[in-house]
Amino acid sequence: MQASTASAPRLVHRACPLCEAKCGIQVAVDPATGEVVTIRGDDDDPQSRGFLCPKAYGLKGLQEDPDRVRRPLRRRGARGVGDFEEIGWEEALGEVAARLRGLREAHGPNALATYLGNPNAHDFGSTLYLPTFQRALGTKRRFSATSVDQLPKMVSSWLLFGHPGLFAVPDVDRTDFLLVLGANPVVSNGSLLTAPDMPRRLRDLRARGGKLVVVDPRRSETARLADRHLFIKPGTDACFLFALVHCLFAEDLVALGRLAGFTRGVETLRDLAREFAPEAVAAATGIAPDAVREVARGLASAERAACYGRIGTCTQEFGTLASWLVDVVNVLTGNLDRPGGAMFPRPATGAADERPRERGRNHYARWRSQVRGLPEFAGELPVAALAEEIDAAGDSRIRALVTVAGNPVLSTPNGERLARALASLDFMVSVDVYVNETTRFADFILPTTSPLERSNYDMVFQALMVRNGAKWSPQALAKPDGARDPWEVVTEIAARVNGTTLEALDELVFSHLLEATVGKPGAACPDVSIDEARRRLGDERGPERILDLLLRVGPWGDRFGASADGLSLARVRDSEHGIDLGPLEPRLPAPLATASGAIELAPELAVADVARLRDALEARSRANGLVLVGRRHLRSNNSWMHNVHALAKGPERCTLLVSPADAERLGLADGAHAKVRSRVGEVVAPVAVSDEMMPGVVSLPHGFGHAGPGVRLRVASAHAGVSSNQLADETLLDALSCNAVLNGIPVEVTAA
Ligand SMILES: Nc1nc2c(c(=O)[nH]1)N[C@H]1C(S)=C(S)[C@@H](COP(=O)(O)OP(=O)(O)OC[C@H]3O[C@@H](n4cnc5c(=O)[nH]c(N)nc54)[C@H](O)[C@@H]3O)O[C@H]1N2
Ligand SMILES: Nc1nc2c(c(=O)[nH]1)N[C@H]1C(S)=C(S)[C@@H](COP(=O)(O)OP(=O)(O)OC[C@H]3O[C@@H](n4cnc5c(=O)[nH]c(N)nc54)[C@H](O)[C@@H]3O)O[C@H]1N2
Ligand code: SF4
Ligand SMILES: [Mo]
Repeated sequence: MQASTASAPRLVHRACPLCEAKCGIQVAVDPATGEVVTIRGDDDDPQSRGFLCPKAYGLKGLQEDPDRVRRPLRRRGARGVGDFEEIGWEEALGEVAARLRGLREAHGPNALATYLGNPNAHDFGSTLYLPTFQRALGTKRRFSATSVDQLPKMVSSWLLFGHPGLFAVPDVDRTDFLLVLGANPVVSNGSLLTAPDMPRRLRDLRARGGKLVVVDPRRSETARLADRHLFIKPGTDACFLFALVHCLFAEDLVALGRLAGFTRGVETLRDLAREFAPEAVAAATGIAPDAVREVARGLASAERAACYGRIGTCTQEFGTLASWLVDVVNVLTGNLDRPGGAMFPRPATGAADERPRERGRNHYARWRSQVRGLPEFAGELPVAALAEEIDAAGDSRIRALVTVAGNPVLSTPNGERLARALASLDFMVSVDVYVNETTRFADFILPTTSPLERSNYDMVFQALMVRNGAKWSPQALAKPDGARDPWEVVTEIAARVNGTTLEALDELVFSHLLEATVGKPGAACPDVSIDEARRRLGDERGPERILDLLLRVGPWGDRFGASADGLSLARVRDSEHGIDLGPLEPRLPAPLATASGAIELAPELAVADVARLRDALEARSRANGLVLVGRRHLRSNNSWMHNVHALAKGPERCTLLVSPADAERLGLADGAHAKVRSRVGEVVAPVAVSDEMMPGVVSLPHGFGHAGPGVRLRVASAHAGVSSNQLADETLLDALSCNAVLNGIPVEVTAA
C-alpha cells in the first residue's frame, strides 16, 4: 500500500455481499478520488479470518463497470430491444407509480405481479422493506427466486418444525461425520450454511479424524476432499435417504436421545421406510446396498454427525421429501440440535424469548395460481407459473410485473417462454443495475446504489451461521448524487402508488415493530415504554433505526439499557470486524411451532407424497436416458457477475460435462460442440469429457446465455455461453412445494 500519508487509503471493514459466506473484507478507498484501491480479506473477522474467494475482488469491477446502470432509464423503442433514455428520478417514479396505479384500478391488484431476486436477501434494507412494498401493491401474485432454490427446505422445515424459516445448519466445526448431498460448498461457499472458508473447515474435519461423505452425480470439488464419494442418479436422494432410515431401524441404530421427549411419528416412519431397503432402491439410485449400510452405520456410530443437503436435493423432483429426510436422519440419529450435529443458530435480530409466536400456522395453499392451480407457500407462488400467468387468456392475466434484483429469464425454467411473455406485458419495471436478459423488456429500469455505496447488516445469513455473531457493514463509498438505496426505491414506488410518502411508510414499518416488541406484557421488552424506546432509538430513519430496535430487543440486546453490555446498533457499529457470539447452542423444543409443539417426523403432506416416490422408484430403476444437472463456478455468481472482466476472463466455463462412457457412445469429442435438447428447448455447448461425471448424467452451469437484442453487458456478451434454463421445463416440479426441477432434466445429446 502507498506510503505517503496524504494519500493513505481509508480502510473500511465490512462483509462481502455476494454470497452466503459473508466473508469479512477490508476495502481500501483512495480519499482523494473516492475510488476503491484494493479489496483484501479481513484477518480480524472472527468468522472468516482473512479468507476470500476471487469474487470479492469483483466488487471493484462491479463498482467501476461502465455498463452498470446509474440513472433511471425509460424505454424508447419497441419492448425488449434495449432502447432506453436516461430520465430524472422524479419523472421516473411518478410515471411508474401512475402506470401501476392505473392498471390496479382498472383490473384489480392481482393484475400486478412481483419477482424478487437473490441479491435482496443480501441487503437488509430490502429484507426489511420489501414486505411492505408487496403489501402496498396488494397483489397475491408474488414470485421470487425462492421457488428455484430453497422452497422445498422451507416446506419441510414448516412440516417438521412448524416454521418455514427454522433451518438446521450442520455444525461443521464440531462434527465427526458429515454427509453432504447435492451441495458443493468448496465452490459455492455454502448455502443455508454461513461458514466462510469451507475448504479449510472440511480439511479440519478430516484432520481431527472426522469423516466426510459426499453424494453427488458429479465428483465435485467438495467430493474430491471427501473420504468417500457416492455417485447418485439425479432426483433419487429421497430413495437413498429412505434406505438410510430403513437401515437405522433395521439395525436398531435409532437413538433420539433428548429429542424423544418432543418428537412424534417415529413409528409411522419405521413403517414408511420398510419398503425402501437398500436393495430395493439400488437400481434407482445407482448406489450399492453395502455403501448405504456403511453410511448409516457411520452416521449412527459417530459421536457427533450431521446430514446436509442443498441445491441438488431441493431443485429436483422430490425436493421436499429429500429435504425432509435429511432432517429425519438428523433426528433419528439424535444429532438434531446438539453440538456437532445440525443446529439452529440464534440471530441477534431474532426473537429474544424462545417461544414461537404462533403454533400450527398454515403457510400452504392459502391461494393458488390461476392457470395450473399451483399452491402458494409463505405468501408466494411458484415462479415456474409466471409465464403462463402472463399468457393467460381473459381478464385475470398478469398485466404488469415489477422485478427487483432478479433475472428470471436466465434463472427460471423455460426462460425463452418467459422472455416472450415479458414482451407481451402491458407494463414492466425493473429495479436493477444492469440492462440484461430480463430487464431489457422493462418500460423503466430504476437503479440502486452498488453494495459498496450502502451500509448493510446480514439479517438473513446471520440466522444461518455456524457460530452466532453480529457484523455491521458500513458504507464504503460515497453515495453518488441522486442515487437511492434499494429500500428507498421500492418504498418510494409503494408510497406513490398508494398516495402516501416514503417517510410515512418508514414510520409505519418501524412503529409496527416497536409496538410488537416493547411496552406491553408478553413483549420482548415489557418494561420499557414506547416513548422511552423511541427516544433511545434516536432520529435516524430507515433500516438502521429498525435494526437498532431489533438488536436491542433481541436475544443479545441491551434492552434499552437494562443489560449493560448488550447489543445495540452503536455497539455493533463499534466492532469493526464483527462480534463473535459463540458456538451454537441447543434450542429445542422452545422454538418449535407445530400445532403439537413437537417435531412432526411424519407430517401428513410428506407421508402422502411418499406414494409418488414409490411410483417413481420402479420407473427410475428402468430409466436409461440422459439427464441434465447444474453446477457452479468459483468465479461466477448466478447470472450477474459475468460482466466483470477479472471474473469472466479465462477458459470457457459454460461447458457440457460428459462422462467418457457417454461421450464415446454419443460420438462426442472433448472440445467439440453438442446439441442438448429437452422437451422445451435446445442449446449448443462445447463438450468437456470428464470422469467427474456419473455415466448417464451431463452437467451445464446456469446463469449464462448473455444474449438478446439490447442486452448491455459488453464483457458478459463476449463470454455469452448458453442458458441451461432454456432446457429446464416449467412443467417439471417437485409436486409438493412446486419448486422447479433444475436438476435431473431428461435431455437428448447429439454431436452438433
Ligand atoms: N438451472 C438452474 N437455475 C437456477 C439455479 C440452478 O442451480 N440451476 N439456481 C437458482 C438459484 S439458487 C437462485 S438464488 C436463482 C437466482 O435467480 P435471480 O435472483 O433471478 O438471478 P440473479 O442471477 O441472482 O440476478 C440478480 C439480479 O440482480 C441485479 N442486481 C445485482 N446487484 C443489484 C443491486 O445492488 N441492486 C439491484 N436493484 N439489483 C441488483 C442483477 O443485475 C441481476 O439482474 O437462480 C436459480 N436458477
Ligand atoms: N461461486 C458461486 N457461488 C455461489 C453461487 C454461484 O452462482 N457461484 N450461487 C449461490 C447461491 S444463490 C446458492 S443457492 C448456492 C448453492 O450452493 P450449493 O447448494 O452448494 O450448489 P451447487 O454448487 O450448485 O452444487 C449442487 C450440487 O448438486 C449436485 N446435484 C445435482 N443434482 C443432484 C441430485 O439429484 N442429487 C444430488 N445428491 N446431487 C445433485 C450437482 O452436481 C452439484 O455438485 O451457491 C451460492 N454460491
Ligand atoms: S466466499 Fe467469496 S463471494 Fe462469498 S462472501 Fe466470501 S469473498 Fe464474497
Ligand atoms: Mo440461491
